[in-house]
Amino acid sequence: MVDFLRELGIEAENFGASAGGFFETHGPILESRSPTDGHVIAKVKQATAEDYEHVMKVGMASFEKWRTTPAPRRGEVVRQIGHALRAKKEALGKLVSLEMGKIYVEGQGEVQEMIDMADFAVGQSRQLYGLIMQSERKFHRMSETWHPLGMVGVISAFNFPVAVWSWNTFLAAICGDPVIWKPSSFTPLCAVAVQKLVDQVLADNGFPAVMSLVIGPGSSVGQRMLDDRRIPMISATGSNQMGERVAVAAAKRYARTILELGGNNALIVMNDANQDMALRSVLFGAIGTAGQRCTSTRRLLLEKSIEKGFVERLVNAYKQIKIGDPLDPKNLMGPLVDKSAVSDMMTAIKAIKEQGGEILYGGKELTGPAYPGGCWVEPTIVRARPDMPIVKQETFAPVLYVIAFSGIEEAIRIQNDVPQGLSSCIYTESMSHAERFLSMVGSDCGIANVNVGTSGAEIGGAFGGEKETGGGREAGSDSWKQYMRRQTQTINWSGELPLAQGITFG
Ligand code: UN1
Repeated sequence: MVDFLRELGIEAENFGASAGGFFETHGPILESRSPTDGHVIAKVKQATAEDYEHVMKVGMASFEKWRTTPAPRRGEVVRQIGHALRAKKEALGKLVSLEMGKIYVEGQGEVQEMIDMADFAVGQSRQLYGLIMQSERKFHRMSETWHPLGMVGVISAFNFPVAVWSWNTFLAAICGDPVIWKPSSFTPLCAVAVQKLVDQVLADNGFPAVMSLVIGPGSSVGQRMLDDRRIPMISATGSNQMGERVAVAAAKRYARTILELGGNNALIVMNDANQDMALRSVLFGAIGTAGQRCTSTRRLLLEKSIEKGFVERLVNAYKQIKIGDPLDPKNLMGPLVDKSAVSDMMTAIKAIKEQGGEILYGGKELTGPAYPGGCWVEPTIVRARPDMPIVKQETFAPVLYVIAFSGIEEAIRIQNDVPQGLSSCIYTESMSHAERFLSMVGSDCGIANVNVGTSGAEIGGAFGGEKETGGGREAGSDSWKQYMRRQTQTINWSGELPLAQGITFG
């Protein structure tokens, strides 16, 4: 076992659930394999239905004390979790790289994102502000107060195995809610490592089980969570197929959801753009995390007059990209998460060719002794038409569609003409192009940037998107409100009983 795993308390075999500490689980063994070469990093004994029930019972019990704890004190606990993460940033970031394949700097960045989120939540814990309204009745006071909501279920995806958990969990925690976390089955060890740090801080502060963990298959443990009436809110990140399941199950029992699903993000380059900057953004957006971010740049829209030159430079830049072990600092791209991600990409490549797309670079699986384990692909550039059906789908892989346009209006029309609505950006030096892009007739996405790429959002803004992306918002701005219940309160100190709308009754 490598040093950083030992430092994080990962054992050869780990239990897959914690509620106030890890306990013996009874489900099937899950092997966590590194996509780098397919070796088993460690095993996790998953949770059964009974184990899930135990986590929920202990977690629900923690709600009583947690919700009456002053919010700034709850923030103090999150502050300490932030410190625990700082102390283990290096090791935890390496585990992220090892278990899901993103390169070293991105693994470190992911842990930094958690630390930033902890800091944000600490400040927010003193700012759960309500409102005072003007009552139409004399000597009445109306106000709006925010109360803890209850148990929050967090279902996280493999591509951000820890950061997205923190977006939800740190806000839910300062809002007074306990959290139950079901991580992706691709990244159970990241979850075990984070949960161990969290358990220690919670125990030190006398709040065990405010944040708990349950690792198990979506079909059993996950479905239980979705159907569980004790969970008034589910925040889920992943595919549209998964999102639909969450939405339907939650709607049946009137639970809230935050859905962060597929993206199909475009980067527009106008002919007046700073092309050097645009090029660097395309590279990070399309190749970062091997194209497995929901914010990955999937479509590159180029103004016709600059298309040829820009594509040439892009292909040259792709040729320089070193692919290999994500923990080796010379590499800029690691493997895909597993073999099925590779076959999904190859299916997409086939469809691209059938639909008339032209492969400008890449398009193949990488095999041979330098690429063990079966999870390696070439980053790919495709000349495409915007109406090709495959272009409207999210392929979770480093496939970039280059599409030419003439004029800002056509660019915006193409950008919006997909079912997804997460992230978008424009590279331009023209104020009116930028303003149009950001206006009500501009991008229809949850995130719209000018001279900033589609991926790599800061935590301070609300993160999420429209249309099939699911409409959820997480992390910054006023996302915290979703983890609380709003109560409108009216107090009458007039000694009389006037009715609203001027009604006299009886
Ligand atoms: C995701 O891919 O699910 O904006 C989240 C970004 C990251 C988060 C991505 N901060 O690319």
